[in-house]
Amino acid sequence: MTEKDLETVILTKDESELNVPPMYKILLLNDDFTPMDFVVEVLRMFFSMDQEQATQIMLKIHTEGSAVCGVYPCDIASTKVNQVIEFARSNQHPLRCVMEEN
Ligand code: TYC
Repeated sequence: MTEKDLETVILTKDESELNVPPMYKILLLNDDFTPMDFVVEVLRMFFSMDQEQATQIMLKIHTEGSAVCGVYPCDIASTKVNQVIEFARSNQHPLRCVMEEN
């Protein structure tokens, strides 16, 4: 590889990293109190799932402890987490929602 080729490889890598924002997973966590129907409603409202998909993900959280509900750029993930937590709190449910870098 010539010095010119090496320069091209390095510049391309820098550019690709600049154009791709870091993505964050949103997870819902299981608890013993939040009703299953409420979790299904959250998954439909905030993560645009249909009834069947939302029920599957809710049952995965219930049996495995948590599940990924979606993957978003940082500001969108952060807004969604706050909206879910506030919606649960306003309905007196202890549902927990967190984000993790992908
Ligand atoms: N474990 C809850 C129950 O038995 C249901 C539940 C599912 C709660 C998912 C939280 O993120 C959750 N009522």
